Amino acid sequence: MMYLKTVGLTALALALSAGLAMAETYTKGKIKKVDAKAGKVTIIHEELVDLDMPAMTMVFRANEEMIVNMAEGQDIEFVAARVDGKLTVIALK
Ligand SMILES: [Cu+2]
Repeated sequence: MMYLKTVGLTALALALSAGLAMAETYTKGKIKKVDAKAGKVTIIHEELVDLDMPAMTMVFRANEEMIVNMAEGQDIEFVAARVDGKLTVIALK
């Protein structure tokens, strides 16, 4: 959390592109819809503490690497962050 706040978005993007795992808060969710072509996924998510967001259903961006591991109706634990100002799934387990 502190680490996330002290590094800039550029550093975060670099860490992501390097495929480094960062210590972040995983949130539970259920995948409602996957649009692989558009790189978007609709998730019914619990509260996103890091983003100060209550539980809701919403669309996130997700890269190909994430999307291939997603299926509609699947229960997931994920990490979301703002990447270029857009809410994006950056980790999945
Ligand atoms: Cu939300």
